Amino acid sequence: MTDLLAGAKAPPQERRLVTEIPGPRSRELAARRAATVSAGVSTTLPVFIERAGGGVLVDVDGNSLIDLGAGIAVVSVGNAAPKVVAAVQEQVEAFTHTCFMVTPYEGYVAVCEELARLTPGDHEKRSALFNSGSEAVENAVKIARHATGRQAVVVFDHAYHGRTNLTLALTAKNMPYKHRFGPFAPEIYRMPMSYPFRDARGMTGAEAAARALRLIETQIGVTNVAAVLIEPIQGEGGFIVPAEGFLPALADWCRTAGAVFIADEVQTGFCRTGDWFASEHEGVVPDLIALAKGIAGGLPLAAVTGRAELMDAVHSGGLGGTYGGNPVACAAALATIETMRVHDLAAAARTIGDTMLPRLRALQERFPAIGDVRGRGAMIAVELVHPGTLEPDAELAGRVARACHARGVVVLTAGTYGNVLRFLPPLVISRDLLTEALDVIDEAFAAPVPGPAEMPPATPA
Ligand code: PLZ
Repeated sequence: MTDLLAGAKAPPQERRLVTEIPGPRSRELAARRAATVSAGVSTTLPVFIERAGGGVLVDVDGNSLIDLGAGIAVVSVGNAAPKVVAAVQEQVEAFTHTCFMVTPYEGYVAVCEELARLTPGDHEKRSALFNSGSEAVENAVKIARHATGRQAVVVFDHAYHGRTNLTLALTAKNMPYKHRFGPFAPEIYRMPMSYPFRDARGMTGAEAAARALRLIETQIGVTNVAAVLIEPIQGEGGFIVPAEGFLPALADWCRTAGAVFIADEVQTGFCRTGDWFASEHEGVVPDLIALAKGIAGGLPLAAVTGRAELMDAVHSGGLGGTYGGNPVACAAALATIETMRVHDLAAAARTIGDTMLPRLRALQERFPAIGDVRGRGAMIAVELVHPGTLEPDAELAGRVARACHARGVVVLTAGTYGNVLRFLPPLVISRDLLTEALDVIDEAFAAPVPGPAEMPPATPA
């Protein structure tokens, strides 16, 4: 797959370490960085990248690392994907910006047409484009409130929806996201999530939904709920796949309650989970869907797509932003979507899952600290616990991640408890590279690397 998609200019698709990690040039840059970049911005692995393509990242010291992060689920089509590069080059030479709200251009419209075609449901749809996932989620909430005339927004334990003030209110985890950044926006209500690994054994999706809905009805009141907002598979929260039936039950409830069902598919969207959108897996049709990350092959673009009557309820001028739907980002999105369609990257994601899950389950047999192996498509994780318990082991997650990094495989951690190792390879990664990465993960479990106290795993988790 990669040879076809990475293009002639892509770096060799190999893991190659020529210095320690990080190498001397990365260390120099890290020192410059420390003197000028805010300490509030963290880094998972301080190797500075010079080139990237297909399934590898090449650093300034010439190390070639296997990428199992894809820039947090963004470069699904591969880094510097040839079609994306060509489309961006062509657009950037034509014009870089006009502001769609001042003088429009075709690319924006074409992206919205694609979103109407691709997103679940055959109802009449409209879209609005933004720059980041946070902005998309925030605007989805604005639209839902405006359209319903209601205020309450339901979110879930372990949710991650962004870092702006409203989306921080929607996000569950205090450290590092919310700590000392309050006060947060009101009228946000957090409900228990369906979390099969941690719920009572055998709890069904319908039961987990009933648990949440009972609380919604008693603590908020049906007629006050503007929206129920949920990630179909929770991302930063630890790749939590709700029990079957949970999402459809919430969506059904919204329909009868007159509330808007919003799917935050910022991380799960665009083929990541083996379908164009994760909602499709159980036939859920969201009223609004928030999109970003994988949509534009690495350029900043985000969208809210949804029912025309909701999207058009907002008064003219009520939605917008200087850069939303920037022409270069739109060109990248069109090329990204085309690449996904032509090369069936949803199928590629399923193949990645089919390769990873059995290997990780076999690993679980040997390492009882692996309490759970889960995920779908190319969104796969292992949750680490003290063997035989549900007690999270974040320290081990950090050690295994560090061992992977030292061996040239970029992995991320996640989870409310920081004890989840997650894998988000570019969907174009070759089978050989993926297999090699799995070998490295295996070695890392056998020889995890303790971290110096001053360098805790800094993955946003
Ligand atoms: N909704 C489901 O996963 C972004 C966060 C990285 P932005 N996830 C990566 C970090 O620590 O900041 C995300 C997401 C879901 C919304 C967002 C927010 O998207 O593009 O980062 O604003």
